[in-house]
Amino acid sequence: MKDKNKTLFEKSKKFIPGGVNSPVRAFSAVGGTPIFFKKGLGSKLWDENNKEYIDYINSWGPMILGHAHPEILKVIEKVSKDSLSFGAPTSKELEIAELIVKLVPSIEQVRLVSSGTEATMSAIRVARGFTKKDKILKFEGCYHGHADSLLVKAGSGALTFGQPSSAGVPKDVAKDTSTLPYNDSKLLEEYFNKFGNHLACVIIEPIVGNMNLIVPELIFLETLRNLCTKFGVVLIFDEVMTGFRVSLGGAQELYGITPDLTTLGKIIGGGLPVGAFGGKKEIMQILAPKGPVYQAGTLSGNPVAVSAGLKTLELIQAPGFYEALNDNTTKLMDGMTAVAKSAGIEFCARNVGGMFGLYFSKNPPNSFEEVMKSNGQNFKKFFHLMLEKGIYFGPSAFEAGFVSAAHSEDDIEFTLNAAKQSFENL
Ligand code: KE4
Repeated sequence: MKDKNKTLFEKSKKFIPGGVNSPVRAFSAVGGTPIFFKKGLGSKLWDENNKEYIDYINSWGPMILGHAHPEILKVIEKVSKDSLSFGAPTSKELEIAELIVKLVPSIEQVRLVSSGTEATMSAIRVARGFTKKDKILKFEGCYHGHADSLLVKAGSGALTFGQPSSAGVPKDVAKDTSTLPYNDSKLLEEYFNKFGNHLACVIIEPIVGNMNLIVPELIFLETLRNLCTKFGVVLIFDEVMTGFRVSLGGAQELYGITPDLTTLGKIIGGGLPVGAFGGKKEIMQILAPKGPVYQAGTLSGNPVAVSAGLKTLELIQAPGFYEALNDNTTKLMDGMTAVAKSAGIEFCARNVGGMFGLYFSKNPPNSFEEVMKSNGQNFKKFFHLMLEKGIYFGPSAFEAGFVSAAHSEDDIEFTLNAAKQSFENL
């Protein structure tokens, strides 16, 4: 029977650059044909050939409750009946702003946008306007969306394509963005002593999901926080991926570090386009229409998307939600490590809540440099062996994976059996 994925991909390449609307989806990093999905329900996905998969991408984070959650579909249907968009304020935007402020104590005021990229791009403009400085600092392997000033050694798609910075970014823009290695406190201190006075902000993934999963050393985040305070530099935690994923209060809650601004996305839209940036009122006040920093968006705070986000944020506050998600994900990690060991494959795995990293290396990496040393060939083979068995991991060794609240014990068992066979076939 004809593989519909192949047919669709060939045709898509005629009308869409690379056949996809986001690079990582094209399977360039793992080879083969991308899977075109037509249906998701709970932890499962079905492709155009009606093949079933267990989904460990969760749309790169948003689907923390699983696909087609009945309560979310119900609220979308209800709200849509009153039109989809007004381009004017609605009470739902007030409701989600109040809820985000309540759930993330470092956020005193918040503005909604329609993607994580818009959130980080706007947060940087606010920081530059507030400090009247131009330089920004980010870290190797971290990805913050595709705004020009952030495609300098980006982590996600760009790293996967082995082009650590993007064509089309003017060198005059890139020159204001410095990049340091993640988890290197010594270099950080040196950098600040040299350039701290020219720095508008630092943007960091407080737990990295874009060079695979990398966790910070506490001393690194503490050093960063102290240096930003000392030099009057705005510290931006990019929690687009970790926000409401690793815990209800995000990575900043887990590590007890308070940023000046936080960017959010993914989960706060429940699968529909919502991003947000917020933080200290003193800083956020600089935004138009109140202040001189301009930022805007036709569909910012869209009532349907916000309603899906509100319902998602309501459901993830259920008692024990994060404990159960963390336990299930930890079980998967421990199981994968065990079956790899019994098959004699160099492999390790780790998770923070429902976000995980799989590594074909002896020890979990702590930096971009260490990630690059992992065995990419084994990852590719493993990815396809598992895909054949109906397990859908991210098509790149530089992406984190995700478990949803809909993943059952059977799903984990099924995955571990498939992993056992796949490791043995390696
Ligand atoms: P979006 O513009 O894609 O909504 O968000 C950009 C972004 C910002 N910050 C962090 C920490 C992110 O992880 C992202 C987007 N993540 C990628 C996954 N690695 C989205 C998937 C894709 O690019 O197709």
